Amino acid sequence: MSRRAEILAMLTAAVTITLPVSPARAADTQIVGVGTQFLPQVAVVPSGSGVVWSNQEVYRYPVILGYHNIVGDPTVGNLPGNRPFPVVSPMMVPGKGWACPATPEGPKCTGLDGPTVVLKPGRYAYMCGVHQNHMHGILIVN
Ligand SMILES: [Cu+2]
Repeated sequence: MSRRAEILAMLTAAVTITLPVSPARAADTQIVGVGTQFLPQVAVVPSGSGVVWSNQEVYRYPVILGYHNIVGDPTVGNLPGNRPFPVVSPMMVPGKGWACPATPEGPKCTGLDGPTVVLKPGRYAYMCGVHQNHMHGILIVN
């Protein structure tokens, strides 16, 4: 094998190793509840991926004060261009979370009382049902 052929073979091998076999979908969007806030407050879910909320309050945060859930925000949700988040999540105690897994049609959210809703593209306003005065977020599903 000529030196040129050896170099080509090495380059081909390197390319074969580094290229993904198929396009990976975007990672699920992560939102944390910490310090009695949702962070980020505005989160974007890329097309074809899911969303995960996790309660990262310290374990000994006062009971109830450290509990969070996701409910629709009827005030911001009814402003033009928005809609209220359509599902009520289970209560998340510190260290726990709630996910709307990816489906080809959008994130699939199963609510506390059973209904399953697939989030179509749009802007969803939500809040914590325990901390409605100050714990709000926007989820943009692309
Ligand atoms: Cu809360």
